[in-house]
Amino acid sequence: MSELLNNQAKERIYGARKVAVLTGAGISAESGIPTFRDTDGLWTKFSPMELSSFEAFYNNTAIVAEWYKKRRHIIEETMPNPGHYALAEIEKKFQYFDIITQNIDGLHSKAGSNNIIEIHGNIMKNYCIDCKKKYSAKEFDTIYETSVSHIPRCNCGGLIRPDVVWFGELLPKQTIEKAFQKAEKADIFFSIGTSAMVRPASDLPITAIQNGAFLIEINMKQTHLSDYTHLQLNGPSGKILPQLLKEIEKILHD
Ligand code: BJW
Ligand code: ZN
Repeated sequence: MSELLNNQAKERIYGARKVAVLTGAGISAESGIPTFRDTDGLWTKFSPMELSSFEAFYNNTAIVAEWYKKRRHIIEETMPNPGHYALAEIEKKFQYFDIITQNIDGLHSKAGSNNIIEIHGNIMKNYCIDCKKKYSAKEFDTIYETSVSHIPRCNCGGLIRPDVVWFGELLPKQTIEKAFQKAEKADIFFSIGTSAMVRPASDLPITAIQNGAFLIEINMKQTHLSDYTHLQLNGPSGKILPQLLKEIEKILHD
């Protein structure tokens, strides 16, 4: 099997202390979770603007609530793939290693990664839009099932929504600030399985390069980011990342 890393990448990895990784739906594709914008992605069956905005939730609460309930049940049954597990191992090789994920599926945590910044929230969490009371996935399901209209409501009467970030909503301030700090300080920045189309997440790799990081992209296809990368690794992350782990181990032990 030919090597993934060229000499420049090897040198940068050898000297790196701080590594930051941005992940998107592509890293979970091999676990069986559909991506958003590929041809078999979620958005081909449902328009994102229809389902992934507060207006949609407010106007079509039962439909949006059911969509999230179904996705949550898929995610609950889903296991991390070799890509997630390899990242959890790569984390141990560097002094500082942070995963900034756009995914709401919690698979990095299931795979054993420790430093994870979930910038678009987590599908297992829910809260009341009025009194902000938190609801677990199980509590949400009970309320959803027992409501005749399938409109999940809190004791206070407010709607219960998933704790995720929809289009037009601001990302949690401290979370996104932390993500940008990691990007600014990174020696190496990986962009993995993301179309890099959704802001502000798509600004993170650019910020990293502007601050001197070596940018490595892992994707099945070309993205908006590809022209800016120092190294592009084309293929499924579930195959590339385990090989990358081996190459990193070799570089750091030689
Ligand atoms: C593989 C693979 C394998 C496949 N291995 N690779 C113009 C108009 C309207 C809005 C805007 C605009 N310009 C900017 C905006 C703002 C908007 C935005 O960026 N829109 C763009 C679409 C243009 N952003 C926002 O609204 C954000 N908030 C914000 O900006 O606040 C300020 C503001 C307020 C008011 C007005 C304007 C600004 C919030 C964004 C929230 C995004 N939320 C979602 C849903 C989360 C909850 C949920 O999951 O239900 O986040 S949308 C969706 O996209 C989800 C994802 O996290 C996100 C990114 O998608 P991702 O992960 O990149 O997936 P894909 O499918 O796009 O790509 C998969 C990739 O994997 C592909 O490249 C494949 O090739 C690859 N792949 N298999 C490796 N095995
Ligand atoms: Zn409430």
